[in-house]
Amino acid sequence: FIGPTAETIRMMGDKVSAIDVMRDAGVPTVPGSNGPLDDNHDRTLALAKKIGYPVIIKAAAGGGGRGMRVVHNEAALLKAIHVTQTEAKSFFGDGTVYLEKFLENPRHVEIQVIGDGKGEAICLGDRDCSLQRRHQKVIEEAPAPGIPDEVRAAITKTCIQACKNMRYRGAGTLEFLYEDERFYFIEMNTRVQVEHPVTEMVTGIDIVKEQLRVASGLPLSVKQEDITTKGHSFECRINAEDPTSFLPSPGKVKLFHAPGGPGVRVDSHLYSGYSVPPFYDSLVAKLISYADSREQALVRMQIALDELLIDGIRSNTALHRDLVRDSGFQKGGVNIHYLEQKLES
Ligand code: MV4
Repeated sequence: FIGPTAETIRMMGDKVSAIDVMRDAGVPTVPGSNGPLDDNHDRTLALAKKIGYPVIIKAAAGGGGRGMRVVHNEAALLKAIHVTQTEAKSFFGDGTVYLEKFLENPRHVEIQVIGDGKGEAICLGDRDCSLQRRHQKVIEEAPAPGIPDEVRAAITKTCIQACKNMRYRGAGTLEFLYEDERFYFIEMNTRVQVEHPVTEMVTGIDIVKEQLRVASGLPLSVKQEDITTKGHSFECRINAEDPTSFLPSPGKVKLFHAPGGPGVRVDSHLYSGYSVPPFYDSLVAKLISYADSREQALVRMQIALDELLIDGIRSNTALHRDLVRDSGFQKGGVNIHYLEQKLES
């Protein structure tokens, strides 16, 4: 059986429980209510004052950026809580909400783990997924640029310990906000993710193979002390979408030509003559580059994007060609607002 055990599902059932588990294991979390908000308004107001505005109200059952509200001052707090609770009840059938300090300019950095369900767990390093639009990731990379060695070593150690404590089984990702050289846990994804290839490239470990091993009751094939990361990897998500409206653009692919060569990986089902059906997510190809340095991996991605041909449907290839030449992105370490700000200007 692929996926988390029943025990993990209970522990990670909603965001509040997941945060509880992580905080108890020593994983750094965002200052906040440390659990659901109750109807003691005086206590909530005092808590928000102590943390300092802005704060964010989040639905425990929320996801994909739905069920959140930023609050900038005391006058707006109680109303915002009420509205978020009501919305959460109708969207998710669960009105539980919690409060956190709102981090204004964080990066989205996540940590890949795999557990065997018996108390053994490994960490395969981090990815930066900050380049996103409306909670849809556009380019991811591994490792996350500019993280100090000692900060990375500390977060790696606590993530492994947390996964061992809960006897986590399968591939998982601990999602963090990263600001001012500090990690703040926000959510855990209990599955293999779209962006897992960049981690495979820099670790040389086949994540899906390990996932299948632990699902069959076999031990992990690698020990933590044998895991190192080498080089740098990027993933461009190629979507069948209109470049201006970002609306899905299904239809018949007249011509598809995939790039190749050293350090270029294409994960895609496309071929010339294929029809992209309108029923699914618009992701049609993952273009992955690898090289010894971040700069070289980015040059390989530039060339790969120039070689990529997709005719017949609209795609976001031109956006990617622009992004890999963007000076801010080239420098590394942009925050979660960077792409939306660039698209606005
Ligand atoms: C935050 C935050 C700032 N401060 N929490 C958005 C979706 C959900 N995964 C969590 N999200 C955020 N939580 C605190 N305390 C900013 C976001 C956020 C975000 C996070 C990751 C990637 C993209 C984002 C885009 C907008 C807001």
